[in-house]
Parts: sequence; C-alpha cells; structure tokens
Amino acid sequence: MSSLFPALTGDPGEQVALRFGDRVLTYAELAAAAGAVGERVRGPGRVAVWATPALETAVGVVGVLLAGAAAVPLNPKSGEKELRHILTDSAPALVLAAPGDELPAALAGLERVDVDVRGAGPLPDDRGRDEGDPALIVYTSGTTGPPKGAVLPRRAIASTLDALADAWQWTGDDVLVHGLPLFHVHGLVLGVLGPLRRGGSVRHLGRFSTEGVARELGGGATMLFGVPTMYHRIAETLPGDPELAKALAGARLLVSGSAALPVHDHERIAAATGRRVIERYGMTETLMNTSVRADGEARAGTVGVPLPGVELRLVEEDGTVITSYDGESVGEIQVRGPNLFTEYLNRPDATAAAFTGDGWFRTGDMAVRDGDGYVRIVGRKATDLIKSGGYKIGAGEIENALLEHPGVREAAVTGEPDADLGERVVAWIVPADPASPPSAGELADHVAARLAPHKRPRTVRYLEALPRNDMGKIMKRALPHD
Ligand code: MCA
Ligand code: AMP
Repeated sequence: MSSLFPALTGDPGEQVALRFGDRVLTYAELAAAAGAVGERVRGPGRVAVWATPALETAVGVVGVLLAGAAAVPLNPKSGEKELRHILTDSAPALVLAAPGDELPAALAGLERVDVDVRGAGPLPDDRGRDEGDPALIVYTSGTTGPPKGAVLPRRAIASTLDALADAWQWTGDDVLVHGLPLFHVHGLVLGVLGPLRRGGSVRHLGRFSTEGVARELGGGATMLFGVPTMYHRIAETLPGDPELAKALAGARLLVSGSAALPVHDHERIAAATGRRVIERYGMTETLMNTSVRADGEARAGTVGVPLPGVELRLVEEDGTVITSYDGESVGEIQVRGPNLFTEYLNRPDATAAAFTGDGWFRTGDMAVRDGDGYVRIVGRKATDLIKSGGYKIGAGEIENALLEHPGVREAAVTGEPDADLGERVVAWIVPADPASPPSAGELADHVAARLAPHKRPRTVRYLEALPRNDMGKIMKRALPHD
C-alpha cells in the first residue's frame, strides 16, 4: 500500500509538523528523527512506546510505523499489575522513551532506546508494506479480566483518517489543538497521526486546560479535539471568559468523541460561541464509524452518519436487522469495513465472540437511526463497562484489584452519573473487618497503583453484604443508591 505519511516520505519541507509546548519539529526534522528511530527498530515485531504527552512519543510511533513494526503505546501512569500484563501479553522487543524518563521496575528487563528528536537517520520506505500488517496494539478494557490488545492494521489507520478527511474537509492547512493522552486511539491516531497523514500540524497542550485551548485557537489553530469532560469544562468556563468564547467562535471545527456529549454542554457552548460541536463515534477496535459531517447539520445528541467505507447496521436482540429509520427502534450497532481491527492479541476466543459469522463487529453500543439516517446512541449493552472522562473502564478489573486489598472481603463496582466525568467509578465494599474498614483514599491509591489513576474509585460505599441472587451472583441493580 502507499505510505501512511506521504508528507514525510515525499519531500518533507519546513512546514511545522508537531508542536508540544515550545518544542517544535518541521516535517524535514520529523523525517530525520523518525529515520533515526527506524534504524533502531529492526524488522517487524512489536515496540513499546512510553507514551507521555511529549514530542518523543509522536516521533517514536512514527518511526516504528515507517519501519514496519507495530507500536504498543503504554500509559505512563499504568500501575504495576496493568503494565506487567501488557508487557507479558505483547512481548515487545524494546521500549522507546524520552531521554531522562524514569521507567518503572516492570520495564527493567526490556532494552530501552531513547528517542532523540534531533536525531537523523534515513527514513524507512513503508510503501511496500502490506495493508494487513499490524501497526498498533492498543489495550482496551472489557467487562471482566485484564485489558485486551486490539491489533490495528495499517489499513485501518489509513482508511479511518482518510474517511475523516472527507467528512471534516480536513486538509494540510489545518492546525489541530488538543490535550488528549497519547496511549489511546483518540489522542494518538486521530490527534497525532491524523494531522501528519494530511501534511498539517498538531499543537499538543501537554495537559488539557481551557487557557491552552483559548491560546492556541486564538493563535492560528483551526480544529479542537476533546472528550466530553473537556467540553464540559469549556462550557463551565465560557461565561466568565470572553477570550475563550472568541477563540472557539473562530475555530473551523470543534470535535467531541469517546463518550456522549451532554446536550446541555453542547447547547451552552453553542449559545456562548455560535459554534456547534460535532460528534463522531468510534471505538478502539473499529477506529471511527460515524460522524457529523463538516457540511452537515450539527444536531446535539447525534453522532452523525456512517463514514465513507463503513457499513453500519442496527440489530435487535434476536438477530433481526432494523431497516426503518424511525428514531425509535433500538438495536446494537454492528459495523464492517476497512477501519476494523484484526484481532485481540492472544485472545482468539474474545476475537471470535466479537464478530458475527459474516464479519460484522458487535460494538455493544445501542442506538436508533433518525429519519435522515443520523445515528443516536442511547446506551450500552454491558452495564459492567464504565466511561469516565472518556476512558473505558471495566468493572471486573477494578473488582479484582479491590479484592487483592486485605481489608476487602467483597467488592462490586458500578458507574454513576457525573456532571464532569460523564460517569464516576463507585466501589461497593464489604470490609473484612467492619470495625476498621479501609478508607476511600486508601482504596483509591490501591487501585491507582495497580491499574491506573483514572480507574480509581471516586466514591466508596460500605455495606454489610452485597445483594446476591440464588446463584450467588451479585445483583448490581439492587445496590442501594443515594
Ligand atoms: C489522582 N491522581 C492520582 C491519584 N489520584 N495518581 C495516583 N494515585 C492517586 N490516587 C492523579 C492523576 O493521575 C492525574 O495526574 C491527576 O491526579 C488528576 O487525575 P484525574 O482526576 O483522574 O484527572 P482529571 O483532571 O479528572 O482528568 C480529566 C481528563 C482525563 C483530563 C478529561 O479524564 C482525560 O485525559 N481523558 C481522556 C481520555 C481519552 O483520551 N479517552 C480516549 C479513549 P495528572 O494531573 O498528572 O494527569 S476512547 C477512544 O480512543 C475511542 C476510539 C474514541 O472514540 O475516542
Ligand atoms: P474505547 O473502547 O475506549 O475505544 O471506547 C469506545 C466506546 O466509547 C464506544 O463503544 C462508545 O460506547 C463510546 N463512544 C465513543 N464515541 C462516542 C460518542 N461520540 N458518543 C457516545 N459514545 C461514544
């Protein structure tokens, strides 16, 4: 197939490709630095990337992709248990990190290569690579057990980014701003590889702030990507911040994804800026499936229409395909197309369960289609999946981590509505010793250290016993709510 990054493999020029704070790389500099990474990444195989929100992560991933290997982005805040699982499962040949980054003990046995953003090497030619070759392994939570590695082929990255270019009229003239983490699809594939595939540029904020958004959109950036929590914080800030309102009003495109954008936040932003945030719908396993188009109507509460090349259908519980666009008939979203992952690494069972016999991927998301074909997501099949701050979190992995705490006899985890995070992780605990239950802070630290800080319970409730059915299964719906 053709190169993933034509702007790099052609004749890279002096246009800015990447900006992280005051550190900048032009296309020519990125080509040289990615070439230096490519020299260290010999042949196919997997390469872990310590995915801090820094220039080195972008250079490292681009170098790995051009060299024909697959990158495994690691959350630098991953706890011990999660990190060990990912490393054992993906067995990377080496780990790329920024010079000076301190790596945890779990990575000690792995060869480390520092990414030199001023390095120079011959740019590997990726044009002969097969479109089915793995490009990224991205770990994503399920309802139970540890996260699974979604194997994303080169084809999926190219097709999803080109489909978005069509939907959003996204070109090399666009300058994208965001503060998303670089170990998930949203921040890495859309937020970094996207601008590079178009020959445009990205300005990464390091960490999200409304000040950063106002500064960059006010200073030449044309597009903003964010999760709903970020747009919620923008909506909260707008009334007292005319600079932010002006900056957003001047943007070409404001895009939200990873979770549902509350209609209230959409409307508050529209009222204060005259701009409507558009939503797109994707998943680690599928990359992007639908979007409101730049030239379409940006209605609140809809994720728009299927992207070019993506087949989408709604299917009822009994397998009946819904054919009417009546805005009422609810079915599971199933998708098929070049945007899909190929498998869960080392998990043929989970891969088989995720697809129907004829290749449709079961998303687990429930939706209706409006009269004009717009998709509206109305819920999710699994109650044991929580979306908090745009991160997908499996109840099961947190329950397992909590049960490893000596002060916990029984544990159940649920998601509850949260104005800022969408959903917040709530832990229901039966303490081993009711006279001295572990504190909420202690349990949060315990989960943060094992899994990741975003998976920590934000609320802990103590019970004498968990409600169980005759089979002994925990009945989460029977948990007492406030
Ligand atoms: C807090 N912290 C802790 C603890 N408590 N660290 C260790 N132990 C603890 N007990 C740290 C956190 O690590 C963090 O550090 C800081 O304190 C604040 O944590 P938190 O409260 O969790 O952060 P927040 O400010 O609430 O974060 C909100 C956020 C974040 C910025 C919106 O949730 C976020 O970045 N979300 C993006 C998720 C995303 O990209 N999802 C895409 C996946 P520090 O301050 O240093 O960070 S979905 C996807 O890819 C699909 C394809 C799609 O459709 O997009
Ligand atoms: P992840 O597995 O972390 O990639 O998250 C994918 C999930 O995020 C999807 O299955 C949806 O449940 C949810 N999601 C992504 N984008 C949207 C959106 N625009 N509206 C509602 N839910 C979304």
